Amino acid sequence: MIAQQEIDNRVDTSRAPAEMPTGAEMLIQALVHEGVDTIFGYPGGAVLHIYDELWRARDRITHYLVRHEQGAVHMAEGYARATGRAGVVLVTSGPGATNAVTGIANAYMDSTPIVVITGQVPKHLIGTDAFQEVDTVGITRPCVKHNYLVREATDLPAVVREAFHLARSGRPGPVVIDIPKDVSAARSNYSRLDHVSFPFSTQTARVNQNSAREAVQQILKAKRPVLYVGGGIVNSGAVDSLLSFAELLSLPVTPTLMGLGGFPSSHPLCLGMLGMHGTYAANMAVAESDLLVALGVRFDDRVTGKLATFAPHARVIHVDIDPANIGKNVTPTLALTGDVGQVLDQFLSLVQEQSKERLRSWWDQIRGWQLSQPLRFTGSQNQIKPQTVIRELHRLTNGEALITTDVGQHQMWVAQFYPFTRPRQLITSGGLGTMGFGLPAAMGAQLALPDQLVVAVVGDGGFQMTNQELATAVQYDLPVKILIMNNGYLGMVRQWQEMFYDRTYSEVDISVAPDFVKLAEAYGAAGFRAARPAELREVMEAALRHKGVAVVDVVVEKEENVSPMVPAGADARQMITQKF
Ligand SMILES: Cc1ncc(C[n+]2csc(CCOP(=O)(O)OP(=O)(O)O)c2C)c(N)n1
Repeated sequence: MIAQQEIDNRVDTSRAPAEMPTGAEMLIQALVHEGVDTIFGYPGGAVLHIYDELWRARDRITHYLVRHEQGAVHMAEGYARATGRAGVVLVTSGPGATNAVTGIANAYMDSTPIVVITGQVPKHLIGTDAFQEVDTVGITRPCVKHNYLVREATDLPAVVREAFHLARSGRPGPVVIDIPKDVSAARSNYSRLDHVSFPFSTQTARVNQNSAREAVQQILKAKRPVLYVGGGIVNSGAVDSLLSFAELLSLPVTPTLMGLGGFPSSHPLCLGMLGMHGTYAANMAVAESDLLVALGVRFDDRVTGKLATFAPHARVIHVDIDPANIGKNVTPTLALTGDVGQVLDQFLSLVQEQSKERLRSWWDQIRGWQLSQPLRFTGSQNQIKPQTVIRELHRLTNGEALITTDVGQHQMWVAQFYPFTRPRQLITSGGLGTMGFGLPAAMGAQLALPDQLVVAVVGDGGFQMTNQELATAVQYDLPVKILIMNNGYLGMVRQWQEMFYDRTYSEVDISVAPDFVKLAEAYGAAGFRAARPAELREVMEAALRHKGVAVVDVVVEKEENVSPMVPAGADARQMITQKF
């Protein structure tokens, strides 16, 4: 934090006490200073001073009134992930803050830069179980990069400055600023925002050139190398460097769910996603590799399965900006802590183009795996297959839509059957796996990119967790398209029960549901339904053409499974593939 002496130096003594700004005013000024023009939020007693000030600043900051605080955070995440800018949330104390926690944890797991401002009860009531008091700093501590309980209004400008820096820098993530009501009300003679100095370095240190050289030598020596690439590629803007590096050395690339779009899915070097529902070729290539180059990843258990048998023959080079990620799950042979884009550029400066022949036998093996077990599914005349829906979506949108998802089977079908070609094109809840993420995330993305076609692909279960945000979408004219993959089940849980619990379908039947077409209409959106294969294309076309918010209820085959699948905690070679 900024030293007290420095703060004192910036005190503006020229004003009479009644003209001095309140904490709320200073907060808003500080946000404007950070370039904030969009806030997602929900008011309440503890943030009334802030809302009052926000009203006066409405020509500079637009506030989007959500219907549930979780929605506000997911919208801010969608906004942040679509653009790379920090999303901003404002909620009240107590239940406002606790409702926001799921979103905060989601942003933490998926390294998304957001700043969440929470109201708090007045300082003298803290610790008394006052009305709407919760220990927000305590509750959010494990799932934020940093949090603050602001005690003096004069601290606000510096806190805001630091919070945005922390949210955006290094491995991005959520930062919470908890502001007691008396702090936002307090007048103070400190407002010299332009004088808040910035003691933090915005530079990331380059990795040691010898380590970079050593990494490149290992990559050139390897007979069966694989690039395993994650969300860090997207966050660091390393897409072009990755493409150049992979092409220069003809290296196979497998992205994680969070890395999809970080390398073009249709590129011949791309093996498709790895992990539990990844492609056979990607998982086999990792299992047989002699060198795994892990770029901006965290060796999530949904990727590794059984750690002891994950890439058992491989040396591992791990590049990540977050030192806490390195060695957490897999001990690398060589660790490079740094921005993955910068590191790839260092690598590029150290290598010449290599002949493709060098890896000929490795590529022959990979092509064999691709041919023997491509992603596929059985078609149907009578029922809509969920995979067909995603293929159709890809066709109708020329592969250019920005897609958000909830969590479950539909999420995996999107990952498998919509080939993403650019970064930030898929916004999904990867780490926390939060049902209900898709719709609000789509709205945040739509707001950030008004000309972009944004489609939320959601499950009938997940949609019902945040569907009240349809009201927000209609209110602010955010013309997102919502594609409900309606199988009448909590599909992914049903699949596990079918495969691993003798088909005991315990509490997964959600066929008692609202009529989604009527629900859409009740909110003032357009509702569409496709229940038979013959009507799918036309209905989807009409919905995608619709100018406003559109909900499409696609009634899909109820008991379709996501395939292939590596059972949780298993060796990738125990992958269950469908027989055709
Ligand atoms: C908030 C939350 N609760 C529970 C789960 C556990 N869970 C994971 S997938 C899933 C089923 C999702 O069903 P649905 O939204 O209909 O999507 P589908 O799998 O059918 O595509 C559940 C309950 C979760 N991920 N998030």
